[in-house]
Amino acid sequence: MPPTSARPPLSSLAPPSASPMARPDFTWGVATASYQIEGAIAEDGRLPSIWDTFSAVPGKVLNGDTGEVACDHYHRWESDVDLIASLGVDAYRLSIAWPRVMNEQGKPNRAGLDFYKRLLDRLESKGLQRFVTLYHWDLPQHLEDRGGWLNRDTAYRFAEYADLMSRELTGQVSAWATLNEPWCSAFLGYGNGHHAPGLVDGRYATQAMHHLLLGHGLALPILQANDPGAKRGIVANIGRGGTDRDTPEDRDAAHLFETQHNAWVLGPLLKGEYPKDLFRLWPGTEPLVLPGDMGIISRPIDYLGINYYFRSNLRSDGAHGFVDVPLDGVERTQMGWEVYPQGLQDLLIGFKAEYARLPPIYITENGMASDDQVANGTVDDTQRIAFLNRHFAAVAGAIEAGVDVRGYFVWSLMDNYEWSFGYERRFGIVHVDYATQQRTPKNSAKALQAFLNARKAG
Ligand code: IFM
Repeated sequence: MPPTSARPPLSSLAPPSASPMARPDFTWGVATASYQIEGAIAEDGRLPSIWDTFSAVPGKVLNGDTGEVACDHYHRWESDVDLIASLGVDAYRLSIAWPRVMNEQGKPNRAGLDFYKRLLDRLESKGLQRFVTLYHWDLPQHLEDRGGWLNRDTAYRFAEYADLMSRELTGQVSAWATLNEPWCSAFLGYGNGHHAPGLVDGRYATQAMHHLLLGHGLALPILQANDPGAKRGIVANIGRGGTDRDTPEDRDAAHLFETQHNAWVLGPLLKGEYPKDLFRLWPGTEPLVLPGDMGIISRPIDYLGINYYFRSNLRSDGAHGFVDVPLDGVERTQMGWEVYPQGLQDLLIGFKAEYARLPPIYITENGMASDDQVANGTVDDTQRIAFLNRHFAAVAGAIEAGVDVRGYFVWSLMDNYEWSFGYERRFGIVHVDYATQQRTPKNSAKALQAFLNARKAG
């Protein structure tokens, strides 16, 4: 943390001025994902996705919200790109909806592809780098009908999709990410059922994870061959585990939490092996791994995207696992997540020590939800400004400790569909009125814009 006197006032947003984050070569961006903003779920030949199916089931999503309209970005993309450019960011992180661009026979859907071509062209014309994620959870439903990520074949279908996209969009993408947060796809989708497709079985979760990571590894050489000028990486969500009780059992509970959240993904990617402690936590859930799989999964990547949001407080459950015991008296966001910037710094520094093959890092998501309201044309999101400033300082601290962090993306550009929480949770730095689709930059967006413009000018 910078000394108090160096801290910016509450209304302004900036990393510590001496940090590399203030330099021109550090990438600043904002992020979104297809299902969360696009809407137009049945237009121009888009096929149903698992989220269309899941969100239609009563009780799965708060208020029964679906992505049918979302932020109507599919129709408002031009003015949304202007909005992004007006913020002064260097880059925009988006995802492609697989069911929009490929039909059931694996052939391109031209109308869907053209949407992304136009979008990427416009972003480039505004001088914005394009960070494109291939899979941010909207699996085509026809693949789920054949077993989804439980079916090894889906990894090969994903590689075909990566092939199509990198041939069609070659030269238009600055950095590809194969998957966003495979932990969420595997655990929330197949382990506890909170996300689509809503299945509940620990063995499903580990097998789905294996096939997701296999798909990632299969896609890497294809992306390299088709689009050699673009970076290739993957995005992982990471969680900090702490404990308020200083016993070996409780410290082990925190370790198991981080094993399950972080090492389950980073171990296979960066060491070519699943962490043994994962199967101490979940005995009997070892996935079926074929010879050669781990070599494919651990192929080198150009960058690792890291998404960080909060810390959890763990205690031993008295058996082989952990329980989450929320701390009293800590600051929380609208999601109920603890605000704990130090966790990001500590995890990044820990990864550098743990993984000899840790590639350069981009913070591909960080941000918070708050119950923001427009009053007299403005949105006072002071808590978000403080949240972001404190996380900037954490990233700067990690860089000072030797971690190679090259960029930071705020989640999110605008309020959007927060999965099983629907539209109630607002993560945007731009407010969206869902009745009118009016976008209103919140004070955090104005503060970011002021910092980025000053950085460019200076
Ligand atoms: O909205 C999500 C995003 O889709 C993936 N990372 C976490 C965000 C906040 O929950």
